[in-house]
Formats: sequence, structure tokens, C-alpha cells
Amino acid sequence: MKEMLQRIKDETLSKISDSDNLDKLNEIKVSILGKKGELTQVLKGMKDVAPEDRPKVGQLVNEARAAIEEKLELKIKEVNRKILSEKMKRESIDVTLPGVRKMTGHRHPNQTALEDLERVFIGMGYEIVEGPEIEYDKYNFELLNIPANHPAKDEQDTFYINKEILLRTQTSPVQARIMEQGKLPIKILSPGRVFRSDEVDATHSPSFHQVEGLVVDKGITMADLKGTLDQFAKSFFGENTKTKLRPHHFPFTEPSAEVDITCFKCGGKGCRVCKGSGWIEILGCGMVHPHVLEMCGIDPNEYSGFAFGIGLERVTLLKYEIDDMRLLYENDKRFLDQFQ
Ligand code: 2U9
Repeated sequence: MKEMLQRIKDETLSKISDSDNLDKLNEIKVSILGKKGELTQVLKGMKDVAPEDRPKVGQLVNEARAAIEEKLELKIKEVNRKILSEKMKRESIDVTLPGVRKMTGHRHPNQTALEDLERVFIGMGYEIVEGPEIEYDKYNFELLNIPANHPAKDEQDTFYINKEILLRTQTSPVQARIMEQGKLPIKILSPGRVFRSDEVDATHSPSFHQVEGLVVDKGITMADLKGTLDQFAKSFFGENTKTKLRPHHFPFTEPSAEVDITCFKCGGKGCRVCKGSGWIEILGCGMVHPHVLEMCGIDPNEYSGFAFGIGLERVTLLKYEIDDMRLLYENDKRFLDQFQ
């Protein structure tokens, strides 16, 4: 028995010495000291030892166990130290290396143009109002004097969810909803995404953005409209900008006009930006059609109003001298980073 214990002890201590990883050491521990381990089996066999020899054998087993446990503990500490020092070597930091630059985003040029535009109108006392992108035919067309069979309602031009529900083609329904609420006077700006069933090219997209304005009060005239848009053009495109109104037609305004400004690049002499004409078309506008006021519950004999609509992408392209609208949607960082 004594020799067997000595053998187990010597062999185990030598195995521990030769091991260089934690898994191996754990294996040794289990095979000697575990429930079915060699030393545990010896203890279990004590019943077969003569009673007078038991204290001696017990002492030998305890000595062997203590020696093995001590050696294991020391070896585990040594292996852990080695693992840590290798990890430290591997993960050492060279503080002289240049830092890793954090990528931060910035405003999209469309958003910058929108915020510039909103600032001008907020300065004139306008309130920003937004509304749903999915609309009823009633608000998108009917209340805006665009009756059934009007060409704008063609399936070629508009995305329909069903006969009554569609993706709004303009932000005017937001204004129609405000008028219907009946709180007067009204002085609002409605920016937002609109949808038209258009093929993508340099100046068209099935989804783009508009900023529409509406003022309704007693005694509003075309002079208020012209003065407002002139002030907007000067604040947005530069103090020396001049405006001119050209007669036009919209179903929701009467009279209607398109507004041109003197070219902010060449001052009106003619250049690449204004395609040689000296003038640039920037928006559409008009006096709110009396029938539109009436349909939205406002008495046209008491109240009048003006409205205007700006294509946001068009203004962004002009402002930043970009010649293809697709560049605004492609999310190419090399392009967008020019507008940080
Ligand atoms: C109500 C009544 C009238 C909004 C208006 C325009 C003229 C206009 C175009 C600009 C470029 C559309 O994005 S675009 O193609 N819009 O020219 N929009 S007047 O008139 C309204 C709006 C709401 C209740």
C-alpha cells in the first residue's frame, strides 16, 4: 500500500511538472482527486486495510493528497501568470501610433437647404406644419380643385393604394386640412416628401420634397404674395436678387404665376447656371382659388389668401450648383462630404 501511494504521488507530481496548460492540469486533478480518482479509490479501499494499519495508511493518503494539491495550486498559478504575460505582450499598445479617426455624419445638402429655407419663413412669422404622406383623394385632389377625370389624377402620374387612398403628390393636403379646421388667420409652411409616378432622370424622381406656403386672412392681396416671395428670394439667394412673376395655371390658385429670380451666379448677365438667360425659375404661386377656400369651409367674400410651392431638390441643386438630382439620393459619401 505504501509503495502504491508513493508511486501515485511521484507519477502525479511529475505529470503536473510536465503540464503546461490548465485543461491538462484539471484532467490530472480529476483523475487523481476526483470522485473516481486513483487516490479517492485508495481511501475507499481503507475498509480492507487491517484496523491497526489504518491510521498510518490514512496519514500517507493525506500527505500524498496535500503534496499533489500544493503542487497543482503552484502550477496553476504559474500557467496563469504565463497566459497573462503572453496576453499583455500580444495586446501591448503603441501609444506613438496615430489615433483611429471617428466617422461623424453631417447634414445632407437637401436638409441644409430646407433648414435655410425654413429659417427665412419662420423669420416672417410662419409656422411649420407637417402631415401624412399617405392621403385621401379628397385632400390631395378634390379640395384643391382637381376633380375626377383631371389629368393629374391619371394612374400614370399618381401612386394609388386604392381608389380613395394614394401617396400624396404635393404637400397641399396638409394646408387643406388646416383650412378645414377653421382657425383663422393661417400662416403656415408645409415641407415634406411627395410622390409622383415618374421615371428617374437628372431632374425627376418618383419621390422628392416640396415646401409649400399658405397665408389666409382678411385683405390678403397679390401684393402680399409678391412682397413675401421677393423677401424670400433676397434672404435665400442674396440681397441683390430681383424677382419677376410670369402668368401660369394651377387648378388651386387663381391668378397663378411662376416666379423667376435673377441668376445669383452671374447677376443676370447669362451663364451656365441660368443657361444664358439671366433668369432662373424657382417656384410656383398664386392667390388661393375662391372655390378651394369655399370647399375648405372659408368664406371667400370675407377671406383671401396666397399660396406657393417650392421643389426642394430644385433649390438644393441650384444652391450647390449640382447638375443631376440622382446625386442627392445615391448616398455616395465622396459626393456628400463636399457639403459638410
Ligand atoms: C392650398 C391651396 C393652394 C400650392 C402651390 C404651387 C403653386 C407650385 C410646384 C412647385 C414645384 C410643385 O414641386 S413642384 O413641382 N408647386 O407651383 N404650389 S401654388 O398651392 C396651394 C396649396 C394649398 C390649400
